[in-house]
Amino acid sequence: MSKRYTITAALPYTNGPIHIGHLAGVYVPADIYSRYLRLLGNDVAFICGSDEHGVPITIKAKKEGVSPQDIVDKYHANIKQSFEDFGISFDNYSRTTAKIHHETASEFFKTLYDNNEFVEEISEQLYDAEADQFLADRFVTGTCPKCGNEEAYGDQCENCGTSLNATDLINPKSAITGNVPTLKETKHWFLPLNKHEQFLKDWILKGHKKDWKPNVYGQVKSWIDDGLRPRAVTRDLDWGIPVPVEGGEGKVLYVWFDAPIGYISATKEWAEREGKNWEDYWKKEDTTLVHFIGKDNIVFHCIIFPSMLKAEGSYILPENVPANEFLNLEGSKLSTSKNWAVWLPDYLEDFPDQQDVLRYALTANAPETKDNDFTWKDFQARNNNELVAIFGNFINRVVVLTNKYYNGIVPQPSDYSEVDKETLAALKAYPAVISSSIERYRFREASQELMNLARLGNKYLADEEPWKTIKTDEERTKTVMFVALQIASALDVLSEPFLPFTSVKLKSILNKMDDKWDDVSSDKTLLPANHQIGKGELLFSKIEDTEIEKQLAKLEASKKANEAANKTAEPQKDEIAFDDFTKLDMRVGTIIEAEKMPKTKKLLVLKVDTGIDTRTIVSGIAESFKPEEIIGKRVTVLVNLAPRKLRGIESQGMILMTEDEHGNLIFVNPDTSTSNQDANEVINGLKIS
Ligand code: B3M
Ligand code: ZN
Repeated sequence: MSKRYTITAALPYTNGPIHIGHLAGVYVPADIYSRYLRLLGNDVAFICGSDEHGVPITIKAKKEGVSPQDIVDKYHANIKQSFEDFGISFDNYSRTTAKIHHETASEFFKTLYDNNEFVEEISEQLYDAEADQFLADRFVTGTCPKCGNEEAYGDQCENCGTSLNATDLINPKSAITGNVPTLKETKHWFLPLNKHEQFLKDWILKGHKKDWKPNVYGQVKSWIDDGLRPRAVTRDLDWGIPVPVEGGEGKVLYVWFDAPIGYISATKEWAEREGKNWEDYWKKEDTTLVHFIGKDNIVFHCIIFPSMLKAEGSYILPENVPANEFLNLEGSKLSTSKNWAVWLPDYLEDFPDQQDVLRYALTANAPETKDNDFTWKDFQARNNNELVAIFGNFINRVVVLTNKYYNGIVPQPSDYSEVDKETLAALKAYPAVISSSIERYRFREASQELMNLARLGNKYLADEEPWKTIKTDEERTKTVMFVALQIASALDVLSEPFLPFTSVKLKSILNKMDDKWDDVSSDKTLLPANHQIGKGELLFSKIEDTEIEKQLAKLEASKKANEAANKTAEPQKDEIAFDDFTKLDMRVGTIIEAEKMPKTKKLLVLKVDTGIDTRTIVSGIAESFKPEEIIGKRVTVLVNLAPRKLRGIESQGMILMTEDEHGNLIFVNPDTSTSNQDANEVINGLKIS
């Protein structure tokens, strides 16, 4: 029976492009789920949009020296396009700067205000006098009172997930100037979460929410157990939705108040376009509402937004909030600011037409129950060993053999053997198996079951060997090929939520129309005898080592750039007098011999031609240079340093060295294009030699 679903995916902040962390955490699972529900014939509104208010946008705009509107316009377009290119099947992708959203959020606030659901309070808030700015949310960082994380934000600690008021932070620091904030009085409207505690307890703890994922249920339970406090839902900022009530001048709605309402306004926008009634999707009890989010958004979707919906009174509440954990990249935390990410627009450019490979790699390794790591090697292996070697290989064999033996016409089967019957029965069991995983939000498991169906096909062909029986038993071969073709056709249906581009290609190869999910388990023959299929086409192609190395090199480059940016140079030494400098006698010399000092790690014994003589210099550079590398090298030598003995050898001067921007030891290198004489003049500049 067809049911109505409202599926939401967290609204991405428009302060940068989408990366694999967003995809694995939210958008790929939400898309699989929505596509799956549609294939079952349900009425689905899959809703998302850009989150364009809030401090992250303002900070980004400040950094780039442009207006917040410029930032959101740029990234909204970028994000929308890349979702589309990647095949995320939103029914609507809206934005929170849209008029319909401003109206919807204002109205929502007004309703709660009129119903006395807010507490209005003048209180002391953190203030940065230099920036003339109240410090809330990401404008302030400090130590989390709960877990001790020193980089907690004014509204939330991303380490332990706790939702905070800015004044809770220990040792708060302005993110704008670095100053220690002062306190200043200001009026705000608070949502008294404490008032909704009983409702939340009944709904989540006593209700049927035990089937929520343990990470979600556990976090929510511990917050409720700790006791809830009022939360300010307005801010002293100038970017956002103006507070629509008296006394609200110069203030805006807190971004986490307006953003979830964005799901509602995006649904309205869609319904208007499609001639539907948006209220069916938000107010009818028989609608199932599911929020796909990352784990840092749990408190907002499980406590704050439901309290808002409850306070408003006419809305349904989410049936489930399947939050994922985080995805790391090559062992390190993904980071937009450190450019430690695989950006979706870059991926689409580097791997054109290979959306499904990334979808599959992210699903097969999804951070569902714990944080997980994306590695390019794993990505390559998922493609080469599974998509190419199992799925692609099976389809290719079936299509090539059908074309070769029967000119692409599905043969008529005769009697089924036991193996055939078992195989067809196993095939018909797959929709239920995969459904069960998807409906429990276990997308990794589901993707592996899909691959198992392709494995079943491969094994069947390998065991029945139609390429051998074709010479001895034509009837048997027809039956085997018929069965194999049914598996191929089941794959085109069941792969659709996971590999939508592949599914379309496969349907075109098999020259068939869309089947529904349940057709696979029904008595319907998916590919009847005499049906004409098309020519083969490779579904996947091998990803070579060089492509992976290229991606790893990109990451290595961002790592290097970060190290360079973070490297704090040693402070300059004390000032010296000009006379002190003129005492140094520096010459350009050439290393003519070099060998390691026996029994030491660091020392090299060098013979250096200084132009005035040849002398022995002991230099502590053996860990950075091999003796044979530096023979013949022109170097700068301090020749009037008092000699001293090192391990029994007298060192008669010093080779000048410094560090480059990566911290590597390098020679202070005389310009080799000039003659010795000129070089002396350049280095000694003031003719101190
Ligand atoms: N913009 C937060 C985030 O990207 C956020 C989600 C809003 S969902 C209503 O982490
Ligand atoms: Zn914390």
